[in-house]
Amino acid sequence: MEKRTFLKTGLLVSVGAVMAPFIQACKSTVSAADKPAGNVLPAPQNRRAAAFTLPPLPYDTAALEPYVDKLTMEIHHGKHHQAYVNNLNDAVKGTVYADYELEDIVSRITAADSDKKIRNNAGGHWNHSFFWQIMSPGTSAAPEGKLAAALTSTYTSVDKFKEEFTNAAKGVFGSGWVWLCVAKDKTLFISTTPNQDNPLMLQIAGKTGTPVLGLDVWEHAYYLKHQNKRPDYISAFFNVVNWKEVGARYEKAIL
Ligand code: MN3
Repeated sequence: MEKRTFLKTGLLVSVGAVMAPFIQACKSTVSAADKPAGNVLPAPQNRRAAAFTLPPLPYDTAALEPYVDKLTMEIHHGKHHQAYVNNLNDAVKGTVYADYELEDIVSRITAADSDKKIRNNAGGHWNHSFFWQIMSPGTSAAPEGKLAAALTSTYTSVDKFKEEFTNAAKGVFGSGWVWLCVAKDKTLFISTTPNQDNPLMLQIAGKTGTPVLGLDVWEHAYYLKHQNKRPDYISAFFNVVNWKEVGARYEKAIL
């Protein structure tokens, strides 16, 4: 055996010996096969007393015209989001999640079939509540401060970030969301999730992090105005992004 190969092999063997118990321990907690249905994280301290309710829109339903039309907004908020709220209240009854706060459900929900209705509707409620907040009429036209600096250093420019976000949004097959998130190491990343999943779903999302910007690319979000033209909807969205809010969420996430 060549000396270098021997050293490398020797090193790998010793690393392997040291890491084995650790790897074994990790395996025993994350193995998909024996992942329990129900919450994997410890039960939360805070308990919810009241039923989930639809949060009011922070602006009038016509406020985002012409980029988001009034009728879409009325249906999207008043019907779709309301349905997620109603179905979530119904779905958590009699389950371990019955008195969990929304964020606690989202972080603990699993991919088990028995969690599916809660997963879809808790995700739907969280995602839409977030979505209304990160849009606003007549706000700052561009990101500023720390967020602008981070977008520039990560994507070379804000325009380049928009391009990557747009491409990710176009690439979602069927219904889902595209996100700009802050990872645990405080770096920015763009990701997509199917259906009503989101990057806060620790047991489910491919990449987890704190969303600071998100776009609903379900057809119900744009079909009335843009029909099948998702790219038109995405570019209209950038006219109503509440960059102040996104920037504030970014600064909180990097603390
Ligand atoms: Mn929607």
